[in-house]
Amino acid sequence: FTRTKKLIVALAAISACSVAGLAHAQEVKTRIIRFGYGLNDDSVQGRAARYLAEELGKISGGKLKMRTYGSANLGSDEQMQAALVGGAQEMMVGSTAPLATMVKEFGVYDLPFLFNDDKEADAVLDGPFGEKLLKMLDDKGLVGLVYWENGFRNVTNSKRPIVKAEDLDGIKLRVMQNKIALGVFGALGANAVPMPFSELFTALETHTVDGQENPVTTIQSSKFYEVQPYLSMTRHVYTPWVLMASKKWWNTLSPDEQKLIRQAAASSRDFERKDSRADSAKAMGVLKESGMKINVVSPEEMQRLREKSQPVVDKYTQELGPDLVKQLQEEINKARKG
Ligand code: TK8
Repeated sequence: FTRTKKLIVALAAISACSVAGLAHAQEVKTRIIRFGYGLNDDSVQGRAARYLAEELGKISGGKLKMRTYGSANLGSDEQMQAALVGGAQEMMVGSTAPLATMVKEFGVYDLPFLFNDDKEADAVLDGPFGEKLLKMLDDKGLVGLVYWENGFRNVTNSKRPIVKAEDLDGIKLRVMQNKIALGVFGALGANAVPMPFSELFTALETHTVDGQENPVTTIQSSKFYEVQPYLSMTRHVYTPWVLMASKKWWNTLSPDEQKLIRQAAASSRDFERKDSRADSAKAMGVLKESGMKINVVSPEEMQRLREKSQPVVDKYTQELGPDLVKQLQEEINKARKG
């Protein structure tokens, strides 16, 4: 065997592989993918869901057909999670908060006052920390693909503007369904009530609860301004959404199909974040016009809210694992400096 012969054999092997690779690239079947989300069609989620469906159709030559279902028509986040695990639904986007009942680590995203801005959030979520959490879903029957932005949450209610920390006292406030969210608002003085998002508008309208907290994009698209006179810019926590697939279903896909879905998911993330940020400014305009009374909480009172929540943060840091929270803090600090 001369050197040249060896080279020829090697080249032949490589080209044989790439021919096989090409044949393999055809392994995309016609499939219907049901994709559910909680907000309505005319929301950041709705627009990004349509974008995702279109993108996936485009790059799969029309074979991967995604049908999108908004307004929790396939169920609340909690119900859809269960449907994905059982294999009854293929894909969804939903909050991290209800995931914490399956993978407790997802509760870190409900710890208040972590991120200062969306740049820090992007860096941490798309970096090793965010990835590590998505991987933890694997054992639970879910495939975590990417994070979309939900955003910084602000308090609305029908009683009074939150100007001082004490103004939250006794306000019956709907919170997302996990014990950290519940604990934080309890510590802040509110009468915290966990409830799925899909029941929230009616609960606000009928005064079953006095208030809730969500990003301004959602307060606008879900028309909470129709039933909530006060909006206080607390920005107390940044929460993401996770784009997920059913693991049961995912395992039936060819590697090519999985790759196309991952690719479309990544594009949808970029689209959604850009749209969310542009929409925040627009939403503020709509909320002002609607007559909502909007106040910014002073830095001094924000500091007091922070102090009031600290004991609960400490408690849950122990439960979540001090190392995990430390790693998150380090990633945030890195992003802050960078
Ligand atoms: C929509 C929810 C929503 C979340 C909440 O299904 O529950 O308040 O902010 O976006 O995931």
